[in-house]
Amino acid sequence: MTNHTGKHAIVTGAAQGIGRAIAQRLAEDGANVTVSDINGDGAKAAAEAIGHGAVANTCDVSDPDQVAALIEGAARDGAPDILVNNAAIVPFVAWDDVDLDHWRRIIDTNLTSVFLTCRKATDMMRAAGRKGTVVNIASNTFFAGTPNMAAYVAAKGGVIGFTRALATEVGKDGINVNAVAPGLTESDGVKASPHNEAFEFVEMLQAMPGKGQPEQIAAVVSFLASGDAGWMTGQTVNVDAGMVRW
Ligand code: NAD
Ligand code: 4PL
Repeated sequence: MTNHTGKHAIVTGAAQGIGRAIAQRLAEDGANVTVSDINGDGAKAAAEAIGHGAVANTCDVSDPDQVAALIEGAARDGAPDILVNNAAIVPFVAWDDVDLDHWRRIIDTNLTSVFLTCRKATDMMRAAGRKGTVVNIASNTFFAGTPNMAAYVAAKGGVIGFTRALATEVGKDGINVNAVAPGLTESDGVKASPHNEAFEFVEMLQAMPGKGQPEQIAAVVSFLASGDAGWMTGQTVNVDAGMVRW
């Protein structure tokens, strides 16, 4: 068990799927969690189900004003301690259908959003003298070049690059910045999409059998957000049953 007692945590995209499991795990580990999502009703339902004092928030992470309001509102005593950038669109789009509108939508929601939340949160952490932690949710598609997700793969590569750069920029302030790269995981979004048909193929590539579960991702996020990972920064940890080994 990892102890986050007294810490203020923000999880974006936490109404369902991996984000919801991360919010649940951080709350069980003692954090005061803000369960944020563009789907405000879903965030409310998730926060109520999670309990442990979790509160709901409505925020589109691609909107700078909404992001500023999220981070300021959740920083109940000056700055958040833990920021988990999980919100993303997980598309399944054939390469021939990847146009500029799709590309911009995915880069805005999956990459620029991470800049926006980190800009605001690390500014507030530094102003408050807080040694916070940031965990970005990337994807092992960056390593595999997974089909039908070209813009998504590019955005996740950007998240991994930004994780390295931001770790350098704020390391002197005692702020850790790391990323988790899940493999195919049985989230609500995946279950309702064509990705659900890929489990058999992905299992053949994994070192260990089984379908990845949101709780298995959440456990590693909670570790990276804790003091036990205090000597790690700028890293990306694959959580994918060994599908990708590097
Ligand atoms: P999901 O679709 O089940 O949930 C995503 C959540 O993000 C939803 O609640 C949605 O409303 C929210 N969201 C979407 N756009 C938003 C926006 N603009 N602002 C705020 N919230 C927004 O997805 P998931 O499978 O749980 O994925 C969660 C994270 O894990 C994503 O970063 C995804 O890229 C990553 N990931 C997922 C898998 C997988 O196989 N499920 C694998 C690797 C990485
Ligand atoms: C291996 O991040 O990592 C499908 C869909 N397959 O979103 C992902 C794999 C998907 C993945 C992902």
